[in-house]
Amino acid sequence: KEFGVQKLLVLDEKEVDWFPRHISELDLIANRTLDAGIDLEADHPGFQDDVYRKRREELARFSKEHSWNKPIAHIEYTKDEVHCWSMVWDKMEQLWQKYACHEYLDALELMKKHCNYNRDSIPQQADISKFLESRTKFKLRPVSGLLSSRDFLNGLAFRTFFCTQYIRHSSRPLYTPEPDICHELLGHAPMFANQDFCDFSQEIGLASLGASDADIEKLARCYWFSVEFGLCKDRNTPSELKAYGAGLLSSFGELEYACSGPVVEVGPTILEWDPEVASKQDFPITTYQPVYFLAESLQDAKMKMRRFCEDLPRPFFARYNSQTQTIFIDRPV
Ligand code: TIH
Ligand code: FE2
Repeated sequence: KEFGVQKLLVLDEKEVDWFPRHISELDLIANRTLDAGIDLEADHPGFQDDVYRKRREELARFSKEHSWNKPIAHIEYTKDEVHCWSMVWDKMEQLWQKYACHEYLDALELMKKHCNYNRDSIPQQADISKFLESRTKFKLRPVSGLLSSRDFLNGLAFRTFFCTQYIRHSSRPLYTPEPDICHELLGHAPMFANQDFCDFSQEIGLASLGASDADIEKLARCYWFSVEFGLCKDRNTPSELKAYGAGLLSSFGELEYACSGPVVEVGPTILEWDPEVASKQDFPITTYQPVYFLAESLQDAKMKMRRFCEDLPRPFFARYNSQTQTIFIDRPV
């Protein structure tokens, strides 16, 4: 039987979608990547570049060879790829001090020391994953492309972040509609050095296990407006907008746009972080966001998310045992 179609009987005769119970089962979902989709393809700057497409295929094969109990393979990036990385780094560096939340900036300093973060070489996923694991037990896992929301969010339950290994096309370094290593390593990875943020992410992941399709959609929207595009305040400068969302922290164009806030008749709408509202908010994937959500702090974001997840109607609660890397079922109702 095909995974994801198969139904699993869990407690109280409630039927729910199959979900992974042990970290090894992430192997079963890691290679179920989706086509880029018409939106993405039409918008993709590398679509007509043969060399770029060949390299993407090669890196996709590397990612597909990964499995849960193997070390993450070292990738030798080409000169052109490193050049693209340097361009992104140089631009972002001008903005992070001004617009990134302090949790991000603290982690970035540590990663310069411990994970070889710098403008002149692309850090290795293996090193970053080890570093994160030692701090927060969160880890990265290679993936060759986009996963469904359900599969992607399920990974977060295991404190695992599915992470692409290719780089954006160098003709458009300041914004890309799809995830790439600039987005994963410069946007997401530093945030996973923060305990509150990891717990926040895992909260969404646990709620996604065996959830209905409708609830997956709600959770995916919450994820989008926080982990990807979240804004927060900083105690010391409460009137300024700071970014903790990776889609902002890796995009020169959108970071400036979002953190400048609403400007007379142009610019984005900024709403107070409320998962209930975010879970109903549609969003575009190939343009800057028209709407962002602003949290008081990362802790505030986490507490509100937790409450939202607890209120979703569910036949059970899933918990994770980091030692055995196993999901267990708690409090059936
Ligand atoms: N737009 C981001 C960037 O240019 O770095 C990448 C992504 C954010 C969210 C999904 S893909
Ligand atoms: Fe992302």
